[in-house]
Amino acid sequence: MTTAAPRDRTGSPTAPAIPRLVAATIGLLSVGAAVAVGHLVAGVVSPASSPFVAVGDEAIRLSPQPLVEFAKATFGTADKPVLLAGIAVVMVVVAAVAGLASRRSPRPGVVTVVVLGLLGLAAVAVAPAFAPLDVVAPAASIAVGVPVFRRLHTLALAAQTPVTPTPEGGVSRRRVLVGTSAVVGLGALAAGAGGIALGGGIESSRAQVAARLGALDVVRRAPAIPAGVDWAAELGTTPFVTSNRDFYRIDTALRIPAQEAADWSLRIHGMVERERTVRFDDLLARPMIEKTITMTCVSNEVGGSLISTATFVGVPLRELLAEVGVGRGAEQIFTTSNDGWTAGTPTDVVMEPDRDAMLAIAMNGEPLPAGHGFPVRMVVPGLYGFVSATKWITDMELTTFGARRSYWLRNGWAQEAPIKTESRIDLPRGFGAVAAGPVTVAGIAWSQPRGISKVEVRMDGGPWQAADLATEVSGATWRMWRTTFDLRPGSHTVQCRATDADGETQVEQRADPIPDGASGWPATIFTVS
Ligand SMILES: Nc1nc2c(c(=O)[nH]1)N[C@H]1C(S)=C(S)[C@@H](COP(=O)(O)O)O[C@H]1N2
Ligand SMILES: [Mo]
Repeated sequence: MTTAAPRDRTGSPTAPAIPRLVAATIGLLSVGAAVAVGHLVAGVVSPASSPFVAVGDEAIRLSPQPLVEFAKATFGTADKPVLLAGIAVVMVVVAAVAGLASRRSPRPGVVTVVVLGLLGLAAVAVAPAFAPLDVVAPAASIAVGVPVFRRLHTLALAAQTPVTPTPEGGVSRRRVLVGTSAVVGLGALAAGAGGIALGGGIESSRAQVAARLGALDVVRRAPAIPAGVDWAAELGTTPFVTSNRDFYRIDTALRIPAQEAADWSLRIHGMVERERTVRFDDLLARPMIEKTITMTCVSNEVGGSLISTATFVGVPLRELLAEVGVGRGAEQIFTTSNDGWTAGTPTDVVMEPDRDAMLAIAMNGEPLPAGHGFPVRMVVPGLYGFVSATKWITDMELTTFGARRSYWLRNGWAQEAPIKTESRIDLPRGFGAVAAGPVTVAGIAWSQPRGISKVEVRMDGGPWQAADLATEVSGATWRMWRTTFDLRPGSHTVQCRATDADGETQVEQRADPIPDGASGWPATIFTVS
């Protein structure tokens, strides 16, 4: 590089300034390169971690509902491309303005690139399918955008101040600037195209599966959710069905497996009479069942949020295994995911006629979301996820408990884990304040697959009083409850305990989640004023 070009980083008015058009262009090129590289890296690491796409998804989530409805009505299925185009226009304006603001000092442009990158990082981090490696793509955006802008800025300034007054000096520097800009522009286009090609796979695979959901042979539909199953609209408490976005997520995946349906297969082997490999199309051709299931995690603390409900559609596992022929002594179904996680499920539970254990392909009317196991996961009502709910499932071995030890078993958790009878207080909020007079206490209770027969509530250690139970859907789902207390100002503590359909009451004894689930009566402290 040529030396001695006078540069003034303080941006004093006497310093040379980059012409407006050039300044805007280098802003655009740098932001474009940052976005494109982020998209490319996301295509390799995990498509949902593209900062551009994540910002789009977050914008949809934060949009007021009427705007979302308007976009759907106006643009139909093109609403998302239209939104992304809108975001692109905003970014073009921001990038050009940042360039124009950097005609002397590069600082405004550098700050803009970093701020946009951090926005992308934030959008990626709050996305439902976030996995730790997802930070790589937005980090790559910043790591490329900043030096590209600095470099172009230096060249553009230099082009204004030829060392010698001869026109050739200026022209040749201008050539370097134009050449470098062209390389950046073409590189950005190539990176963006590469990112689209790599990252489109899983979303287009989900779209293809979505288009086929209507044609499934669902031989048993889940009963319609009756009225009166929750008080979400009235009290703002937990809705009976959890949206896919809000469904709790637990896994060890550093990177969400990008498994496309067309490439998916499941090998069923071990202690079976006829080993078999099923592909996604084989599953779709089979009779399916639909069931509303409350899933919960063994790691859920008393009062915790690792519990959610969705309506799943899938292939009954019992029938598939009956065809394969389960050998005598095959105590566990040892399943492995695409990313090497394993679970061991008791075979006799899966083979119970009314258990409805399934290989699920749809959740709340959509193909499984990437973070919840697309294209196929296992779901067994009444068992904690760690012993049954393998996402991105690819292998199923019928074996003994002695022969194979699953992921969490090796880490000190229990071999068999039926779900404990538990409850949670959602209202009043912990440490919240409510007005004196009648105070509503409400929450959820669960004991899949048995069902809840009673919830009792007591205030400040007083007598237990029976709560009203919402309409029951099935033993495989949670049940909402509510009751009222007349309260005077001051600090209060409310407790609850559930009783299941077998008459067993939730255990008072406090226990940590490890090894087989937390226990204890939940308590909420709040103030009445
Ligand atoms: N592949 C894979 N499947 C998995 C896990 C995992 O870490 N990897 N975690 C399990 C646990 S502990 C639970 S509670 C459920 C959670 O499912 P969700 O994330 O869809 O709510 O998935 C189960 N399936
Ligand atoms: Mo879990």
